[in-house]
Amino acid sequence: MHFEAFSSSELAAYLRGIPAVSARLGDDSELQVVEVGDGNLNYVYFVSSARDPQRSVVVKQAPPFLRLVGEAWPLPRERMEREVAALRRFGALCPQHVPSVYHADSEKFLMVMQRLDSHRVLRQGLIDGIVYPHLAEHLSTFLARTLFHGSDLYLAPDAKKAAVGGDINTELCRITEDLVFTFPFEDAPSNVYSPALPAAAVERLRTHEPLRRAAGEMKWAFMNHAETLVHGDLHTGSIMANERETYVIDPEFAFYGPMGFDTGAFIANLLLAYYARDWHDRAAGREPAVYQRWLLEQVVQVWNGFAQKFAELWRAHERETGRAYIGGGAGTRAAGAFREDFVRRLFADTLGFAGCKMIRRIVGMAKVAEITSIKDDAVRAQVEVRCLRLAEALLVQRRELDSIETVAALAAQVLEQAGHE
Ligand code: SR1
Ligand code: MG
Repeated sequence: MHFEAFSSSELAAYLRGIPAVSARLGDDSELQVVEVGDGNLNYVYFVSSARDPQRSVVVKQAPPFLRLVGEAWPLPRERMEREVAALRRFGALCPQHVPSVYHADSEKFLMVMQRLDSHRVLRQGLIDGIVYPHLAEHLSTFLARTLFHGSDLYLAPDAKKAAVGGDINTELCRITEDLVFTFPFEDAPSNVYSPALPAAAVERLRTHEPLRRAAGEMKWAFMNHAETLVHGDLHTGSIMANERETYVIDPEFAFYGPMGFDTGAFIANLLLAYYARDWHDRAAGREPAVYQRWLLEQVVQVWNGFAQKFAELWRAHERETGRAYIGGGAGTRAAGAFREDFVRRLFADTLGFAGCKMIRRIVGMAKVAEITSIKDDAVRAQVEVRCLRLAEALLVQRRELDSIETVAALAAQVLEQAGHE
């Protein structure tokens, strides 16, 4: 599996040989190449014209292993093809929120894509306390459009089945099955615990039966509910934003899975940012409450926006075709009631997946910067305990929690309780 990453001159020469890319970078200047990949899987380069740095692209290449671990964790390079296909599919459905792919090479397992040079990775923006006025609006649109149009609610049954068969992502799904749904709940060697995290909190993940059962149900749903083409890794590191625009990147984990896995991932990461906020603001001499309120508003708005847009896409489709998914004409009471039940179940799934995604970031191997950057071990452990508490409640009570407003109130309550211990 020998692999050597491109040198700058090799990559520049390669890109010069691709007319569509070369034209974009300008033919008349040297190219500057910087490797910027800080993700877990791939090599990522910014390439720009030395004369006109505005002329710039991103190159992403998949090595035959997991970059975070190295050659000891081999991974098929074909994952890049899956990512390209998902970017193209999502881009066709939602061009305003997905970067363009300019070139894909299925022998070198790389792609060249749009450089988002005035946007930042959302996770870092949230750490820095930036308010994104359109975030919930944009993400709810992306989620509604992608999740609806990949499903049987929209696709013809044969097209959907063909799509499911063509998008099996065995190895990357396996990573999620292990790291999100299995290892956090056992004494796995890859788990990483922060120094002051109470042993009782870890023990509870392994022994508290209602939590174990709920997490098991979510694992089953992840592995068996091929509802739609999901992004599969929609945390705040997979989103780039500025105050006007929002882009979703990095869908290499895309597969036909449960809709709630994407909605849950995004909400989980907002909640991790919410609990980590205390430390980041206090360390900077600011009062955390204002930004924390904004984060909870995003949780509420993204779910409510998504639910409303998803239902509207569905109603409009049934109106246009004159047929309801459940059979019969569009607009019947039964069709409406089925839709309401569907969205209610999707909400419960969202909460369950959000719980699993929060837990894996506390005890699993792949962590999140808003928590690992907390320098004080005791404060970090307190933040982590709050995350675990809310995660457990989301999992165990996912079918009883009746609205996203209730979830936001519960999140605030957990913050308060732990603060007064
Ligand atoms: C071992 S790879 C760790 C994580 O990075 C990706 O972003 C996925 O979330 C994966 O689980
Ligand atoms: Mg990624």
